[in-house]
Amino acid sequence: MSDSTFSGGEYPLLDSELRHDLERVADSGLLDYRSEALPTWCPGCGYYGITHALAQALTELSIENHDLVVISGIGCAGRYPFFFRGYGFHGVHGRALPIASGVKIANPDLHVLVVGGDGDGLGIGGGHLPHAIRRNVDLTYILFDNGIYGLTKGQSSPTTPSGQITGTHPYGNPDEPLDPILLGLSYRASFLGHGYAGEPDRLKDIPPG
Ligand SMILES: Cc1ncc(C[n+]2csc(CCOP(=O)(O)OP(=O)(O)O)c2C)c(N)n1
Ligand code: SF4
Repeated sequence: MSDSTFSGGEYPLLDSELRHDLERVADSGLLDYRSEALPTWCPGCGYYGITHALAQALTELSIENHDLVVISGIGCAGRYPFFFRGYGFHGVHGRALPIASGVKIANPDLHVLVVGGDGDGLGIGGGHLPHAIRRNVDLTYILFDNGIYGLTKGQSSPTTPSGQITGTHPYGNPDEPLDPILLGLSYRASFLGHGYAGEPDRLKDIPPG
């Protein structure tokens, strides 16, 4: 974004340090993949780190915006397509993978990125994951595993640790959590990676499948 809107008149009330930071981010190219819509996640949410890592990865890979499609289900993670500059599809709860498979089959030239929370992908949508893996559709699925149903305010999810107190388990979650990596391994996913949202630079370097 060389025609930076942050450089002066547009935001006269920004202090010079903040304006300098915004210019630096704009000059890095990272904003090329971000839309005008800003995320409304809670302060400190790990999804900001994932967003930063993904914008960096797209910048390094020089993927054209018109070749990118971001597909999601429902949840805090489900809002993702709004925040990226490319094609997007905000689907229904748990159904991002079948939608994405259809998009990829219809237009194999697109880079298809699927995102969703652990409730979306492993709870209500859990039945789709094995089939997307065994069919080996050429897409990237990023599971935002925060171990809880975030949007609906903290019910236990399939990856909630055993014993954790949640809205649905005030005396502690009695169940064993599901391990998404083991699930992917058992269906022989062509690539599996695991990263931490609090380290976006390392997250960005997880190689593509
Ligand atoms: C068919 C259907 N059932 C239930 C819901 C309510 N609902 C919305 S988001 C959500 C869970 C969100 O948790 P998760 O997928 O882990 O995403 P997060 O919000 O943590 O990113 C639920 C149960 C819904 N929208 N649609
Ligand atoms: S509820 Fe959780 S997942 Fe949703 S925006 Fe807030 S911190 Fe992030």
